[in-house]
Amino acid sequence: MTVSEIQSLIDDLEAKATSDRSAEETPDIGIIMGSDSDLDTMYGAYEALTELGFEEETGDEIPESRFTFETYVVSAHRTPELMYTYAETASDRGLDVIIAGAGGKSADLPNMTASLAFPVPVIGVPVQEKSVDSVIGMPTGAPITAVDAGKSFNAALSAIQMLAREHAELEERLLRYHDGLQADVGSVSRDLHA
Ligand code: RP5
Repeated sequence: MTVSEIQSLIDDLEAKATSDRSAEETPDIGIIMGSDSDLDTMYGAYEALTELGFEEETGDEIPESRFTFETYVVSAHRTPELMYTYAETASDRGLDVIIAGAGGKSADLPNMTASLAFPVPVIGVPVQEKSVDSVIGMPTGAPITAVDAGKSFNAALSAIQMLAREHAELEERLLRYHDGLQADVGSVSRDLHA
């Protein structure tokens, strides 16, 4: 990304923070990751959200779904100003929860975002095993929620669980998803014992 492209993203985030869009018009969940190279791992979050009826807001057209998410590549080390603005404006932009993935031994994006976006909850996804300590190692009073290395699908389900406390429709979708899992396990058991 060029400096002017980064500045334009920052300007856009700041404009969204002061716009008067209603809660129905703003993304509910933000997915961020430290690098393009995290995309494969973070794709699980995209899969879970779309499976549960969420639509990605890309800015190209108005989403049909009431529940939406946004995706950004934001690096704590390469684009710190963008990370700062993304996290600082999260609440004003209507985000209810952020899923943040980063890899390497200095996986600082999730924990820095958790501090800057507080009290918007952040679910950290360590992209590799070696990133776990960096993601979860927060001091007392500066919370982060996290999943195991690579488990971005579960991070998205947890994010939906948080939203479901306020939206009965999402609770029903989660229960249907859970029933589907039980049916799958049940059919494997039947095959094994047939
Ligand atoms: C982290 O560094 C990113 O989250 C990524 O997992 C890792 C390596 O980044 P690249 O060098 O592949 O861009 O900040």
